[in-house]
Amino acid sequence: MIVTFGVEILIKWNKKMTKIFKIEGMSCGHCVMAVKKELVKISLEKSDVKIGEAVVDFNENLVTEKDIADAIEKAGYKVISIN
Ligand SMILES: [Cu+2]
Repeated sequence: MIVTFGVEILIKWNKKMTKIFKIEGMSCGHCVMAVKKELVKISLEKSDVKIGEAVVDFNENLVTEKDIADAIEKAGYKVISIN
């Protein structure tokens, strides 16, 4: 019973997601840097930011899609879709 419980926690803990955030308003390398600067403040596994897009690996138990969208918007850009 304790073992089953432990495995369940492990499965929950490893809820890794990869999502693509499409971003409006980015136009150059400075925009990419501005988004990266906000994304490093939240606990992500990995992020790959390009003009108009951020591909983000994260653990759903630690960070939500909204946290990520909020960080991007805090940088001054608009999230137009999450896939
Ligand atoms: Cu720019």
